[in-house]
Amino acid sequence: MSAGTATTLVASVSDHARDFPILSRPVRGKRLVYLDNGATTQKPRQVIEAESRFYAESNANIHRGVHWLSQHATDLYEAGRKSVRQFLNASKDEEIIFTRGTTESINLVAQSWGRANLKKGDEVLLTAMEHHSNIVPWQLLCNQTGAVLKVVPMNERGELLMDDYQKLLNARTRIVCVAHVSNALGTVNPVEDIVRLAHGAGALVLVDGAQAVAHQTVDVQALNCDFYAFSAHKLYGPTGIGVLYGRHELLQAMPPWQGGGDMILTVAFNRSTYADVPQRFEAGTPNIAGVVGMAAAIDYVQSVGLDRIAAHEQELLGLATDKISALPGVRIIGTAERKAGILSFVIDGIHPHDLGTILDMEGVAIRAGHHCAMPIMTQFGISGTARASLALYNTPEDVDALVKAVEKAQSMFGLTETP
Ligand code: 7TS
Repeated sequence: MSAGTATTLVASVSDHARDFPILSRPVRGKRLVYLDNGATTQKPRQVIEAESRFYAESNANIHRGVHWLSQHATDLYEAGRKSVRQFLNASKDEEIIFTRGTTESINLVAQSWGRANLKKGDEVLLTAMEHHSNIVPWQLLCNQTGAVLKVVPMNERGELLMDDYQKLLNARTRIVCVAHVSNALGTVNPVEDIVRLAHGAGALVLVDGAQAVAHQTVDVQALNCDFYAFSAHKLYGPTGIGVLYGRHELLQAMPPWQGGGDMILTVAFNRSTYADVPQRFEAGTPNIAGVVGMAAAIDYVQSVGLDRIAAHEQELLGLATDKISALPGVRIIGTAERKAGILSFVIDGIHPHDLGTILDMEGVAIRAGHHCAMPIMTQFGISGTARASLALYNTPEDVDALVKAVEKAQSMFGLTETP
């Protein structure tokens, strides 16, 4: 891409910033520079209005009312399922289960599929760069079943060691659990290869897509994964709603996890029978407005275009990486060949939390700490990083504001000459 085309792309994608009301509120008297999108993205007016319109015009409980509003709310909820199916290119609506988010989706697989299928000595294979929510549910499961956790190592750039992965795969490996994109390093993992090799060894694959869906097109059939989890709130959608995609035949064979209303066929005190998927896994009144908001978020990113968003974020990542690495005493954590818009770094002489606090005084919101990925920090021998994570509304001016604020912090700490 030529420099001219790139500039036009950055401008045209970040023009959508005007859709996000919160971006025009000042913070600490400064223009808000929001670079904490890995934690959660801001919401466009289209999503806020869809959720508010649902409560104003369509609110009722679903799947249980004979009245018009209940049927209308059910239609909206099920339309949301269709829109997620299209978004992920799943082959059936029944493969889409609504959950509270990535964390709940992974716990569902661990507790339903895992408890029904794992026995003592079986192996669960994770990677060294997983978020705690793709570690702890598997540890709980291993404690319950006697299965064993194994970990695929990574190199100093934050790339998985594929040879070690192949060696770790064996007849006892039952499931491989991998982040599509690492939240702390930005690494984009070679999921297609991981799936092919796992299937060759007879293991399933769960992909944690929390940091992927807002930044690239995801096609679960092309990936050929067995489960895919994500949260709407990192995709410009509401909090408290997310998705588990699962291959239909796997879901059909899985026992319920949570019991309650809406997941049964019949209930008697001696025995209950369960609904078919997806209802079997959606006990209780779900987050109906959340589904409506998530569908609006999907429409939104599709209208901007995920390919354009990805190219825009790559452009800004390149800019931010160049400018931050040019500062004295900076070490970038996560330098993989394939990266998404996440820039983690540490600075000699400044604790990441202090850096985060000084940046905040300048209106620059980043995240500082271990990013719920403590094993990564242990491998790199650090307690945490400062992390700037990008979204479609970020601009080169945001990158400049980040760099200026870091320079200010360095000068406050006496690490450079005062500009
Ligand atoms: N997996 C990954 C890769 C994540 O980045 C996160 C959240 C989760 C799972 C959990 O998602 P949840 O929506 O269920 O909470 N990551 C972050 C982060 O990087 N900063 O704050 C939350």
